[in-house]
Amino acid sequence: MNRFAKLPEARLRSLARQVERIVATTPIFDIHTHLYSPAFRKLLLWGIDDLLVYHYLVAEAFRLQDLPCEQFWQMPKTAQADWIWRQLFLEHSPLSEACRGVLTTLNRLGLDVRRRDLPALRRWFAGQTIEAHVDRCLAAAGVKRVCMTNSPFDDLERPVWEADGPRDDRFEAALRIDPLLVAWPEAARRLARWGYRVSRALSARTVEGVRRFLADWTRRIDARYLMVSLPPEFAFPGPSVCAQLIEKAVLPHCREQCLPFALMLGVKRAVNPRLVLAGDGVGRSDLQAVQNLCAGFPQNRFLVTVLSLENQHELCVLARKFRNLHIFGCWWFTNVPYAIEEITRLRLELLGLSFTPQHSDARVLDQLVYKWTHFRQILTPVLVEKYAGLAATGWRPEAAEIRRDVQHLLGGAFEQFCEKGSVPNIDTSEGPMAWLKNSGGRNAWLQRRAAPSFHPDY
Ligand code: FIX
Ligand code: ZN
Repeated sequence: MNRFAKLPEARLRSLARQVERIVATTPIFDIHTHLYSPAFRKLLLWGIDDLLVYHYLVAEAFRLQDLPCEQFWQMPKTAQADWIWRQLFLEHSPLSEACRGVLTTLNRLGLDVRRRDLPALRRWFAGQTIEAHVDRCLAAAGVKRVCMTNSPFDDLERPVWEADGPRDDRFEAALRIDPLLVAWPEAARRLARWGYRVSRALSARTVEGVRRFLADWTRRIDARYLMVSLPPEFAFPGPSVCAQLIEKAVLPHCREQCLPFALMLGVKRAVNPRLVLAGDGVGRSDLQAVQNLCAGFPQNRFLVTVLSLENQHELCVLARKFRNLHIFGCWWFTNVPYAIEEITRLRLELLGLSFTPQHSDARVLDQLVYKWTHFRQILTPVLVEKYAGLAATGWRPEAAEIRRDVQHLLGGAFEQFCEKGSVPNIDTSEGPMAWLKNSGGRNAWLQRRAAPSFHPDY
């Protein structure tokens, strides 16, 4: 375990116990999920069938059988779950991370997985109320609060916000704006229908309309941050509608409201559309875009995660350069023990504690249990090794210091980063884009890349 430090065995064992206890008992703020509070009713997924039809498992099950995709999607949810259970749990051992996750969850909820009895599992879930189950899952996962993913463009979700029902403090809001940035013509039509003065061309009036839309929804849902997921080709600055809207509407809005903007980079949507939600893929992003955002907009704060393993090191190095960049999570295809351990080590070794190592991305309430149980199992030995390395130098890590550090990693660093005014302006005399404008000589890329329609003076 202790690869770099030679500590007496007994000392190492006691340090390991201490770290394990602290990691196991520190409450987590899960900064990105797809969960909802019970007030959103059917939007909050939970229970054994939703666990089994999780799109991670759908993708794995389709590899094993030649059932036509279309036929699968026409089946009712229980039949889909039956089929996946048979393919992935009965006819093969459930070794993948997502399969093991179902079993960890059931086990931690006190259910017997040895019997492989799906009807019995269903009966147990049918006997639970959603309110009690939220309490149970949060407690079993050691999670105190989660961020939801909230889209005004979702026809099921929007009316719930418009009805302005009671809020559950354990579920914070994050304003998701993918349709605005990646499907502008359709988004423009919808904004216009909702009464915002926008048209397809990005005129000053349209930008103003988009900003009003962002302001209204930020206020309505009390958003903690704005967020988008973008494909590997995302470039900034640039002539694309996406880059233009980010520059002219999203970033000014975030500055005005003192909110971070979260970018999730590297997703290739619908690589295989027949798999629906399970059909998305990954590509390596050009992180020059992140550098340009962080350098060009020192008064904005950016939360960034990248889907490609190949981007992780470069992102860490960027975070060393820009304090308005907070990196987070082992997202989706990197949320497997092999990658989490490597990425977490890399981040700790390059950044110390100033990052958020994980978010769950849970889509089903019960998944909180396995995603965080598994993550804690990885974080513990990594931290033990790091503290053992300190102890070997004669530095004695105190329990209170370890607790402070773990709290920081499990949500505290994110909260600090989000605090208004937490990122001092690099130079307040320079407005947004000043760096980009002034660096033309040294940064020939700007001339090379920016299309003629790019107006840094906007
Ligand atoms: O874009 C996202 O927020 C992704 O996390 C999801 O779209 C994805 O489907 C997912 O569930 C990954 O874990
Ligand atoms: Zn997500």
